[in-house]
Amino acid sequence: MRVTFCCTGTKAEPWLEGLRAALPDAEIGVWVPGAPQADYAVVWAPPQQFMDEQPALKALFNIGAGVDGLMKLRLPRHAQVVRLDDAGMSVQMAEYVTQAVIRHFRELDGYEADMRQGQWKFRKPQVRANFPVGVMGLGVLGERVAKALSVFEFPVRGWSRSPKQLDGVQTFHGAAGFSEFLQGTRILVNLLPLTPDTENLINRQTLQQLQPGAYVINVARGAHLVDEDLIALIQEGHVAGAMLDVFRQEPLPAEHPFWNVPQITMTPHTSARTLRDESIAQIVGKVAAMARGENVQGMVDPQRGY
Ligand code: NDP
Ligand code: OXD
Repeated sequence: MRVTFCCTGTKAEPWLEGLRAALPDAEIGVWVPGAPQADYAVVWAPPQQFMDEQPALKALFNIGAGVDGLMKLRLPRHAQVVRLDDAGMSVQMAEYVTQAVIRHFRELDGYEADMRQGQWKFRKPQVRANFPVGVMGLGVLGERVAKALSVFEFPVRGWSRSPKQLDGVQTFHGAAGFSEFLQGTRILVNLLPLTPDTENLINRQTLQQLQPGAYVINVARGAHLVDEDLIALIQEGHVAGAMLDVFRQEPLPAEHPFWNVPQITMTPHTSARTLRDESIAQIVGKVAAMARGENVQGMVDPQRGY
Protein backbone atom coordinates (compact mmCIF):
# COMPACT_ATOMS: atom_id res chain seq x y z
CA MET A 1 0.00 0.00 0.00
CA ARG A 2 1.29 3.46 -0.90
CA VAL A 3 0.23 6.58 1.01
CA THR A 4 1.08 10.04 -0.23
CA PHE A 5 1.11 13.23 1.82
CA CYS A 6 0.17 16.57 0.25
CA CYS A 7 -0.67 19.17 2.89
CA THR A 8 0.03 22.78 1.99
CA GLY A 9 1.36 24.82 4.91
CA THR A 10 1.98 21.75 7.10
CA LYS A 11 5.40 20.47 8.17
CA ALA A 12 5.51 17.01 6.62
CA GLU A 13 8.20 15.22 8.66
CA PRO A 14 6.29 14.67 11.95
CA TRP A 15 3.26 13.43 10.02
CA LEU A 16 5.37 11.05 7.96
CA GLU A 17 7.04 9.71 11.11
CA GLY A 18 3.69 9.12 12.76
CA LEU A 19 2.16 7.50 9.67
CA ARG A 20 5.22 5.26 9.17
CA ALA A 21 5.15 4.13 12.79
CA ALA A 22 1.45 3.26 12.53
CA LEU A 23 1.59 1.69 9.05
CA PRO A 24 5.00 -0.06 9.00
CA ASP A 25 4.21 -2.08 5.87
CA ALA A 26 3.10 0.89 3.77
CA GLU A 27 5.24 3.07 1.52
CA ILE A 28 4.72 6.61 2.74
CA GLY A 29 6.12 9.77 1.18
CA VAL A 30 5.51 13.39 0.34
CA TRP A 31 3.89 13.99 -3.03
CA VAL A 32 5.99 15.73 -5.65
CA PRO A 33 5.04 16.18 -9.31
CA GLY A 34 5.60 12.90 -11.11
CA ALA A 35 5.49 10.81 -7.89
CA PRO A 36 4.24 7.18 -8.25
CA GLN A 37 0.54 6.42 -7.97
CA ALA A 38 -0.68 6.08 -4.39
CA ASP A 39 -3.66 4.23 -2.92
CA TYR A 40 -4.46 6.75 -0.19
CA ALA A 41 -3.64 10.42 0.31
CA VAL A 42 -3.45 12.61 3.38
CA VAL A 43 -4.26 16.12 2.20
CA TRP A 44 -4.86 19.75 3.11
CA ALA A 45 -5.35 22.35 0.37
CA PRO A 46 -3.65 20.25 -2.34
CA PRO A 47 -3.21 21.73 -5.83
CA GLN A 48 -5.31 20.57 -8.79
CA GLN A 49 -2.12 19.10 -10.30
CA PHE A 50 -1.98 16.62 -7.42
CA MET A 51 -5.49 15.39 -8.20
CA ASP A 52 -4.81 15.20 -11.93
CA GLU A 53 -1.65 13.13 -11.39
CA GLN A 54 -3.17 10.66 -8.88
CA PRO A 55 -6.15 9.06 -10.68
CA ALA A 56 -5.74 5.75 -8.81
CA LEU A 57 -6.45 7.16 -5.34
CA LYS A 58 -9.08 5.26 -3.38
CA ALA A 59 -9.47 7.84 -0.64
CA LEU A 60 -8.40 11.34 0.30
CA PHE A 61 -8.08 11.94 4.04
CA ASN A 62 -8.54 15.63 4.72
CA ILE A 63 -6.65 16.73 7.85
CA GLY A 64 -9.45 19.09 8.79
CA ALA A 65 -13.21 18.92 9.29
CA GLY A 66 -14.07 21.36 6.50
CA VAL A 67 -13.74 20.03 2.97
CA ASP A 68 -14.83 23.17 1.10
CA GLY A 69 -11.33 23.58 -0.40
CA LEU A 70 -11.36 20.02 -1.77
CA MET A 71 -14.88 20.33 -3.14
CA LYS A 72 -13.67 23.07 -5.50
CA LEU A 73 -11.21 20.69 -7.20
CA ARG A 74 -11.71 18.00 -9.88
CA LEU A 75 -11.13 14.87 -7.80
CA PRO A 76 -9.85 11.43 -8.89
CA ARG A 77 -12.88 9.49 -10.16
CA HIS A 78 -12.99 6.74 -7.56
CA ALA A 79 -11.58 8.60 -4.55
CA GLN A 80 -13.77 8.88 -1.46
CA VAL A 81 -13.25 12.06 0.51
CA VAL A 82 -12.99 11.44 4.25
CA ARG A 83 -12.95 14.36 6.69
CA LEU A 84 -11.58 14.39 10.23
CA ASP A 85 -14.40 13.33 12.46
CA ASP A 86 -13.77 15.21 15.72
CA ALA A 87 -10.21 13.88 16.38
CA GLY A 88 -9.92 16.19 19.38
CA MET A 89 -11.51 19.21 17.69
CA SER A 90 -14.96 19.25 19.26
CA VAL A 91 -13.70 19.83 22.81
CA GLN A 92 -11.53 22.70 21.56
CA MET A 93 -14.47 24.19 19.70
CA ALA A 94 -16.71 23.83 22.75
CA GLU A 95 -14.19 25.63 24.95
CA TYR A 96 -13.60 28.41 22.39
CA VAL A 97 -17.28 29.15 21.76
CA THR A 98 -18.22 28.85 25.42
CA GLN A 99 -15.52 31.35 26.38
CA ALA A 100 -16.73 33.74 23.65
CA VAL A 101 -20.34 33.51 24.84
CA ILE A 102 -19.36 33.92 28.50
CA ARG A 103 -16.91 36.74 27.78
CA HIS A 104 -19.69 38.66 26.03
CA PHE A 105 -22.44 37.78 28.52
CA ARG A 106 -20.29 38.61 31.57
CA GLU A 107 -18.97 41.79 29.91
CA LEU A 108 -15.39 40.70 30.55
CA ASP A 109 -13.99 43.02 27.86
CA GLY A 110 -15.59 45.95 29.69
CA TYR A 111 -14.19 44.84 33.05
CA GLU A 112 -10.75 44.40 31.49
CA ALA A 113 -10.86 47.94 30.07
CA ASP A 114 -12.02 49.32 33.44
CA MET A 115 -9.23 47.55 35.31
CA ARG A 116 -6.62 48.84 32.86
CA GLN A 117 -7.85 52.33 33.69
CA GLY A 118 -7.59 51.63 37.41
CA GLN A 119 -11.38 51.59 37.85
CA TRP A 120 -13.06 49.25 40.37
CA LYS A 121 -16.59 49.29 38.97
CA PHE A 122 -19.51 46.83 39.06
CA ARG A 123 -21.89 46.26 36.18
CA LYS A 124 -25.46 45.12 36.73
CA PRO A 125 -25.68 41.33 36.22
CA GLN A 126 -27.29 40.48 32.89
CA VAL A 127 -30.23 38.09 32.68
CA ARG A 128 -29.21 34.76 31.13
CA ALA A 129 -32.67 34.19 29.71
CA ASN A 130 -32.16 37.32 27.59
CA PHE A 131 -29.16 35.75 25.84
CA PRO A 132 -30.47 32.82 23.82
CA VAL A 133 -27.66 31.26 21.81
CA GLY A 134 -28.38 29.88 18.35
CA VAL A 135 -25.95 27.36 16.87
CA MET A 136 -26.05 27.04 13.08
CA GLY A 137 -24.91 23.53 12.17
CA LEU A 138 -25.51 20.63 14.55
CA GLY A 139 -22.89 18.25 13.25
CA VAL A 140 -19.87 16.86 15.06
CA LEU A 141 -18.77 20.28 16.33
CA GLY A 142 -22.10 22.12 16.59
CA GLU A 143 -23.72 19.42 18.69
CA ARG A 144 -20.82 19.42 21.14
CA VAL A 145 -20.93 23.22 21.36
CA ALA A 146 -24.71 23.29 21.90
CA LYS A 147 -24.41 20.74 24.70
CA ALA A 148 -21.54 22.65 26.35
CA LEU A 149 -23.54 25.88 26.33
CA SER A 150 -26.60 24.25 27.83
CA VAL A 151 -24.47 23.24 30.85
CA PHE A 152 -24.21 26.97 31.60
CA GLU A 153 -28.01 27.22 31.39
CA PHE A 154 -28.14 29.52 28.38
CA PRO A 155 -31.29 28.94 26.33
CA VAL A 156 -29.79 27.03 23.39
CA ARG A 157 -31.27 26.69 19.92
CA GLY A 158 -29.86 24.83 16.97
CA TRP A 159 -30.40 24.84 13.22
CA SER A 160 -29.49 22.08 10.78
CA ARG A 161 -30.45 20.84 7.33
CA SER A 162 -32.34 17.78 8.54
CA PRO A 163 -34.46 17.52 11.72
CA LYS A 164 -32.56 16.76 14.95
CA GLN A 165 -33.46 16.07 18.56
CA LEU A 166 -30.98 17.14 21.22
CA ASP A 167 -31.64 17.22 24.95
CA GLY A 168 -31.84 20.78 26.24
CA VAL A 169 -31.65 22.31 22.75
CA GLN A 170 -34.60 23.75 20.83
CA THR A 171 -34.05 22.65 17.25
CA PHE A 172 -35.06 24.04 13.86
CA HIS A 173 -34.24 22.85 10.40
CA GLY A 174 -34.17 23.76 6.75
CA ALA A 175 -35.00 27.00 5.00
CA ALA A 176 -38.49 26.89 6.52
CA GLY A 177 -37.14 26.96 10.07
CA PHE A 178 -34.44 29.58 9.53
CA SER A 179 -36.33 32.79 10.33
CA GLU A 180 -37.91 31.38 13.49
CA PHE A 181 -34.47 30.18 14.58
CA LEU A 182 -32.92 33.61 13.98
CA GLN A 183 -35.71 35.62 15.58
CA GLY A 184 -35.29 33.82 18.89
CA THR A 185 -31.48 34.07 18.83
CA ARG A 186 -29.31 36.78 20.36
CA ILE A 187 -25.88 35.15 20.18
CA LEU A 188 -25.36 33.51 16.81
CA VAL A 189 -22.71 30.78 16.50
CA ASN A 190 -21.76 29.58 13.03
CA LEU A 191 -20.65 25.95 12.67
CA LEU A 192 -21.92 25.24 9.18
CA PRO A 193 -19.82 23.72 6.42
CA LEU A 194 -19.13 26.08 3.52
CA THR A 195 -21.26 24.97 0.56
CA PRO A 196 -23.09 26.82 -2.22
CA ASP A 197 -26.17 26.85 0.07
CA THR A 198 -24.38 28.38 3.05
CA GLU A 199 -21.99 30.86 1.40
CA ASN A 200 -22.82 34.48 2.38
CA LEU A 201 -25.59 33.21 4.66
CA ILE A 202 -24.70 35.63 7.47
CA ASN A 203 -25.73 38.78 5.67
CA ARG A 204 -27.76 41.90 6.46
CA GLN A 205 -31.08 40.10 6.12
CA THR A 206 -29.97 37.34 8.48
CA LEU A 207 -28.38 39.67 11.03
CA GLN A 208 -31.42 41.96 11.10
CA GLN A 209 -33.61 39.08 12.22
CA LEU A 210 -31.52 38.43 15.32
CA GLN A 211 -32.62 39.97 18.59
CA PRO A 212 -31.38 43.55 19.25
CA GLY A 213 -27.93 43.61 20.82
CA ALA A 214 -27.00 40.50 18.84
CA TYR A 215 -23.52 38.99 18.98
CA VAL A 216 -21.92 36.88 16.23
CA ILE A 217 -19.38 34.10 16.72
CA ASN A 218 -18.02 32.81 13.41
CA VAL A 219 -15.82 29.76 13.75
CA ALA A 220 -16.68 27.99 10.49
CA ARG A 221 -15.53 29.79 7.33
CA GLY A 222 -15.01 33.45 6.43
CA ALA A 223 -17.10 33.17 3.27
CA HIS A 224 -20.23 32.47 5.34
CA LEU A 225 -20.17 36.08 6.49
CA VAL A 226 -20.71 39.23 4.42
CA ASP A 227 -18.07 41.37 6.13
CA GLU A 228 -19.48 44.77 5.22
CA ASP A 229 -22.99 43.79 6.40
CA LEU A 230 -21.61 42.85 9.82
CA ILE A 231 -19.76 46.15 10.12
CA ALA A 232 -22.85 48.11 9.00
CA LEU A 233 -25.11 46.36 11.53
CA ILE A 234 -22.58 47.06 14.30
CA GLN A 235 -22.46 50.72 13.32
CA GLU A 236 -26.27 50.85 13.25
CA GLY A 237 -26.31 49.39 16.77
CA HIS A 238 -28.36 46.25 16.05
CA VAL A 239 -25.33 44.00 16.49
CA ALA A 240 -23.26 44.58 19.64
CA GLY A 241 -20.13 42.88 18.34
CA ALA A 242 -18.54 39.71 17.10
CA MET A 243 -15.83 37.18 17.77
CA LEU A 244 -14.33 35.94 14.52
CA ASP A 245 -11.86 33.10 14.02
CA VAL A 246 -12.14 32.67 10.25
CA PHE A 247 -11.90 35.11 7.37
CA ARG A 248 -12.41 35.25 3.60
CA GLN A 249 -8.70 35.81 3.20
CA GLU A 250 -6.27 34.34 5.74
CA PRO A 251 -4.10 35.85 7.09
CA LEU A 252 -6.50 38.80 7.29
CA PRO A 253 -4.99 41.56 5.11
CA ALA A 254 -3.62 44.56 7.00
CA GLU A 255 -6.03 46.90 5.22
CA HIS A 256 -9.18 44.94 6.16
CA PRO A 257 -11.68 47.13 8.03
CA PHE A 258 -12.22 44.49 10.78
CA TRP A 259 -8.88 45.55 12.33
CA ASN A 260 -10.40 48.92 13.18
CA VAL A 261 -13.75 47.86 14.63
CA PRO A 262 -13.31 47.76 18.43
CA GLN A 263 -16.45 45.61 18.88
CA ILE A 264 -14.85 42.81 16.84
CA THR A 265 -12.49 40.39 18.59
CA MET A 266 -10.41 38.19 16.32
CA THR A 267 -8.23 35.09 16.50
CA PRO A 268 -6.17 33.60 13.63
CA HIS A 269 -8.18 30.44 12.69
CA THR A 270 -7.27 28.66 15.86
CA SER A 271 -10.54 27.75 17.52
CA ALA A 272 -10.15 24.00 16.89
CA ARG A 273 -6.73 22.93 15.69
CA THR A 274 -5.91 19.68 13.97
CA LEU A 275 -4.15 17.51 16.55
CA ARG A 276 -1.55 15.40 14.79
CA ASP A 277 -1.50 12.26 16.93
CA GLU A 278 -5.30 12.02 17.17
CA SER A 279 -5.61 12.65 13.44
CA ILE A 280 -3.01 10.05 12.48
CA ALA A 281 -4.69 7.46 14.72
CA GLN A 282 -8.03 8.21 13.11
CA ILE A 283 -6.70 8.12 9.55
CA VAL A 284 -4.80 4.88 10.12
CA GLY A 285 -7.91 3.24 11.61
CA LYS A 286 -9.92 4.30 8.60
CA VAL A 287 -7.31 3.16 6.08
CA ALA A 288 -7.36 -0.28 7.72
CA ALA A 289 -11.18 -0.38 7.71
CA MET A 290 -11.37 0.70 4.07
CA ALA A 291 -8.75 -1.87 3.08
CA ARG A 292 -11.09 -4.48 4.68
CA GLY A 293 -13.92 -3.10 2.54
CA GLU A 294 -15.76 -1.54 5.49
CA ASN A 295 -17.55 1.81 5.57
CA VAL A 296 -16.00 4.47 7.76
CA GLN A 297 -17.35 7.52 9.56
CA GLY A 298 -16.70 10.95 8.13
CA MET A 299 -17.27 10.09 4.46
CA VAL A 300 -18.10 13.25 2.56
CA ASP A 301 -21.10 13.29 0.25
CA PRO A 302 -19.98 15.30 -2.81
CA GLN A 303 -23.61 16.11 -3.66
CA ARG A 304 -24.16 17.82 -0.27
CA GLY A 305 -20.65 19.26 -0.26
CA TYR A 306 -19.88 18.19 3.34
P1 NDP B 1 -20.52 18.40 10.11
O1 NDP B 1 -20.50 18.04 8.67
O2 NDP B 1 -20.40 17.32 11.12
O3 NDP B 1 -21.87 19.21 10.45
C1 NDP B 1 -22.41 20.15 9.60
C2 NDP B 1 -23.76 20.62 10.15
O4 NDP B 1 -24.24 21.69 9.33
C3 NDP B 1 -24.83 19.52 10.11
O5 NDP B 1 -25.66 19.60 11.23
C4 NDP B 1 -25.63 19.89 8.84
O6 NDP B 1 -26.99 19.49 8.86
C5 NDP B 1 -25.56 21.40 8.88
N1 NDP B 1 -25.80 21.97 7.56
C6 NDP B 1 -25.11 21.76 6.41
N2 NDP B 1 -25.66 22.45 5.40
C7 NDP B 1 -26.73 23.10 5.90
C8 NDP B 1 -27.71 23.95 5.36
N3 NDP B 1 -27.71 24.28 4.06
N4 NDP B 1 -28.67 24.43 6.17
C9 NDP B 1 -28.69 24.09 7.48
N5 NDP B 1 -27.79 23.28 8.07
C10 NDP B 1 -26.82 22.79 7.28
O7 NDP B 1 -19.37 19.49 10.31
P2 NDP B 1 -18.49 19.77 11.61
O8 NDP B 1 -19.39 20.04 12.75
O9 NDP B 1 -17.44 18.74 11.79
O10 NDP B 1 -17.73 21.11 11.15
C11 NDP B 1 -18.44 22.27 10.76
C12 NDP B 1 -17.49 23.27 10.10
O11 NDP B 1 -16.65 23.86 11.09
C13 NDP B 1 -16.50 22.69 9.09
O12 NDP B 1 -17.12 22.48 7.84
C14 NDP B 1 -15.43 23.75 9.04
O13 NDP B 1 -15.74 24.70 8.04
C15 NDP B 1 -15.52 24.42 10.41
N6 NDP B 1 -14.31 24.17 11.22
C16 NDP B 1 -13.58 25.25 11.65
C17 NDP B 1 -12.46 25.06 12.43
C18 NDP B 1 -11.70 26.22 12.98
O14 NDP B 1 -10.62 26.03 13.55
N7 NDP B 1 -12.20 27.43 12.87
C19 NDP B 1 -11.99 23.72 12.80
C20 NDP B 1 -12.85 22.67 12.32
C21 NDP B 1 -13.95 22.91 11.55
P3 NDP B 1 -27.39 17.92 8.88
O15 NDP B 1 -27.03 17.46 10.27
O16 NDP B 1 -28.84 17.93 8.64
O17 NDP B 1 -26.56 17.26 7.82
C1 OXD C 1 -10.96 22.49 9.66
C2 OXD C 1 -10.29 23.73 9.96
O1 OXD C 1 -11.83 22.50 8.80
O2 OXD C 1 -9.20 23.68 10.55
O3 OXD C 1 -10.66 21.49 10.30
O4 OXD C 1 -10.81 24.81 9.70
